[in-house]
Amino acid sequence: MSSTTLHKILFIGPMGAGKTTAISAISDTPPITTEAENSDEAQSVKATTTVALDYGSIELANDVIHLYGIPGQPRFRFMWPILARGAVGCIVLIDESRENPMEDLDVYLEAFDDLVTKQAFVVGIGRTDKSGATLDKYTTYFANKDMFPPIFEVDVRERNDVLMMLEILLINQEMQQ
Ligand SMILES: Nc1nc2c(ncn2[C@@H]2O[C@H](COP(=O)(O)OP(=O)(O)O)[C@@H](O)[C@H]2O)c(=O)[nH]1
Ligand SMILES: [Mg+2]
Repeated sequence: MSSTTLHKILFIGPMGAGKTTAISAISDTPPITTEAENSDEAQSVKATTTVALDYGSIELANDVIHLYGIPGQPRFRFMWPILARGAVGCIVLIDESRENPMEDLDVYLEAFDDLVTKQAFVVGIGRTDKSGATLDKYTTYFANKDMFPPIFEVDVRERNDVLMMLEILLINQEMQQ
């Protein structure tokens, strides 16, 4: 099988939002993860956390899509620009049950501003009741920044939810070229 195009997509967002889970949910190959014991329970009660990166890949329509996940904790910020290099788009994952998901968005949009302003991105809001009710405040948040990304309520454990975000991202990204 021939693969003509290479795409690198970055999963960004705070610790516990589901970057590692999302990549595992769709990767064709067993994902490479760098989980270590969580020493930062102030951020999340998870047992383990990504300390370097996640990597997986998926073939869609003869393109190999490379999936990278960042370590979400701000103390790993030095890794973020390294991982962003060469990315053509990103999936921003937010955990609606965290204390201040809008502040989380502020942090990651600012840190990845090159990616989110110049390239396509989509937003996945997790841990909602999927009633659609929570989306309005995010739509308003982005509209106030003059940004109009696709925003979805997702469960990162569901392969179809993650695939949908990726497919929409790739369609939008191709339309920009
Ligand atoms: N109960 C529940 N768990 C969820 C939901 N969404 C994500 N998770 C869990 O939240 C955790 C996210 O962890 P992880 O993928 O390591 O997050 P990362 O820090 O962004 O890489 C995983 O254990 C998921 O199974 C949800 O809607 N409900
Ligand atoms: Mg992780």
